[in-house]
Amino acid sequence: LKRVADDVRTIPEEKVPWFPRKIRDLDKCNLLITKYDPDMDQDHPGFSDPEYRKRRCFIAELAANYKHWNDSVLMTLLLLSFNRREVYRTLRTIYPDLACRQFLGGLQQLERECGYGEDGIPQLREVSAFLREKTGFQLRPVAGLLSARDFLASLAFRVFQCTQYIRHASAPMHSPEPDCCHELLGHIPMLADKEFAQFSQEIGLASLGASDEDIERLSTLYWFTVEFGLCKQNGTVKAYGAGLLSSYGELIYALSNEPEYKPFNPEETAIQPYQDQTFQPVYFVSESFEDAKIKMRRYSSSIQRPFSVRYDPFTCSLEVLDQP
Ligand code: NLE
Ligand code: FE2
Repeated sequence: LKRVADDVRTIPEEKVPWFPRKIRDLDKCNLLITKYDPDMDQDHPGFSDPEYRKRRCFIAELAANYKHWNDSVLMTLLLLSFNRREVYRTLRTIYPDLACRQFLGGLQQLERECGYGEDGIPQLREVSAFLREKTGFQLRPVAGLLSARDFLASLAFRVFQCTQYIRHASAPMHSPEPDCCHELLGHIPMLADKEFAQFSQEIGLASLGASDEDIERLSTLYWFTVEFGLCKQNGTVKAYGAGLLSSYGELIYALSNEPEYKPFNPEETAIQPYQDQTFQPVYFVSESFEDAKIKMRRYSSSIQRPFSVRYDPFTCSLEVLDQP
């Protein structure tokens, strides 16, 4: 492998899409998708609630002005009116039966160390510091739903783009868009697990400079694993996907015998159509995390790119290597 210069333009194929090289470059990974925007989508439960909309605008603006070296903005969650007790209590009672072992371990630590609980309001700065100690992941606030390319790119640096607003009080049990309940309950406990953190970063690394078609396939894989994945543990099926672990309604549904299960197999999973309005009709079950990681790695190495990347954890930057 031959080291190439720092600039992506020196890569032989001129067509490689821009991607971040240094963690600071994530300041430029901020393309938002305006689906489900409570200001624009009449079906959003907050559409006719001016107070809710005003609060979301305020929170979105803080995130939009965030810069990598400006940690102080990683803010206190402003959970004013809120049903968070209800969300926490209902989910907490079903986790022991339905959530995977890694999730339960992470959640217990967060309850001890980060104020997780019915009455607690976890602070993102503390949660970010917690994750850094566990797996080197850190949080960065994001104003809303990010484009798949920008979201996946941040995972390559072990940065998790985290929303800070909360779902509307009228719909506590399922939200089609991410919100802080989804991030804090669904994603954070899993990101505290070393093996899962590695799995997440590897999807991110595979996405850098990939074609639009490959990004679409990788984000579908992300969807059916990190968001809606199931895995076997001691002979039973458990949830590890964050979209399940933050939605009482869908978690119960996914582990009932209603939906279809398919074995996780990246080639097939990557092209499975999905929808993000309501529950998934099909879920993919991995034999174990280890198995999912190995299969995912094999898949990622089959993606064609005229270069390869290696993450340097000392400088939080990427080394881009020419193909032999
Ligand atoms: N449906 C999830 C929830 O209610 O928390 C959010 C999914 C975000 C992709
Ligand atoms: Fe998510």
